[in-house]
Amino acid sequence: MERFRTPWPHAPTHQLSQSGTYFVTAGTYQKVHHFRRPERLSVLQRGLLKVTQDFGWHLEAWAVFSNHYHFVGHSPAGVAGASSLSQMLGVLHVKTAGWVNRLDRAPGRQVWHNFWETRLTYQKSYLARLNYVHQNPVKHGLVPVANQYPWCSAAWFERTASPAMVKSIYRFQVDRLGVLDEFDPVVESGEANPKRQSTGALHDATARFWSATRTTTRTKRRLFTRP
Ligand code: NI
Repeated sequence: MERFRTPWPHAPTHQLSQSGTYFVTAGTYQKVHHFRRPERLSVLQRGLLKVTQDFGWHLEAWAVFSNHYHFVGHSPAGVAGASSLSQMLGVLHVKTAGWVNRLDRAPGRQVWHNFWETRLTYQKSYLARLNYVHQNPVKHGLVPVANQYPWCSAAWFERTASPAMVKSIYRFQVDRLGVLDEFDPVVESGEANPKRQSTGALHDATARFWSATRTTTRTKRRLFTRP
C-alpha cells in the first residue's frame, strides 16, 4: 500500500462557481524543461494537487509538463480569487524550484516565470477550456490519446465523471480558443506510460518530497510579475 496517495480532487461539478472559476497557465523561466523526467513530472503534479487542496481550490482539469502547466479550478468561497491564486502558486513554485535546484545542484536558479489567469464567466468557454486542458498532452504531441498521459486530468476525469458528461465535454472544440501555449514540452526517455513510470522508487521520491512540504496560507512571498 502506498503511504502517500495523490490527493485526487472530488468529482467535477461542471458549474461555474460564484467565487470565481479560473483558467491558469504557468511557465518556467525561458521555457527550460526542468520537469522533463517522469519523477519530476509526478512531483509537480502531486504538488499542484496538494497546494490547491490545501488552499481550498477545487480543480476540474490540469495538465503538467516539462516547462509549463495549465489548470481550470474554482477558487474557495470567501477568498478573493486572484490573491489566493498568487499565494498558492507562490508556495508551489518555491517548493518545486528548491527541489529541482537541489537535484541539479543549482542553488538560487530561477525556475519559474509568470503565470497567467483568466476568469471564466461563460459556461461554454469554461467547458471548452476544461477540454483544452484535458486534451493538452495530445495538442503538444506527447500522446495520441489524452488518458495515456499520466500527468494530466484526462484519465481521472474519465473515471470520475459520467460517460455522458465525458462525451459532452470532449465534444467541445479547442483549436480556436487562442490560448498562449507555445511551449513544446518533452518527456525524457519517452516514458509517458503509467505502467512503466509507476515504480516504487518514483513513489518514494515523490512521497519524500511532499511529506517534507507543508503548504500554508501564511506564506506571503510573491515570486511573479504579472503581465
Ligand atoms: Ni500547454
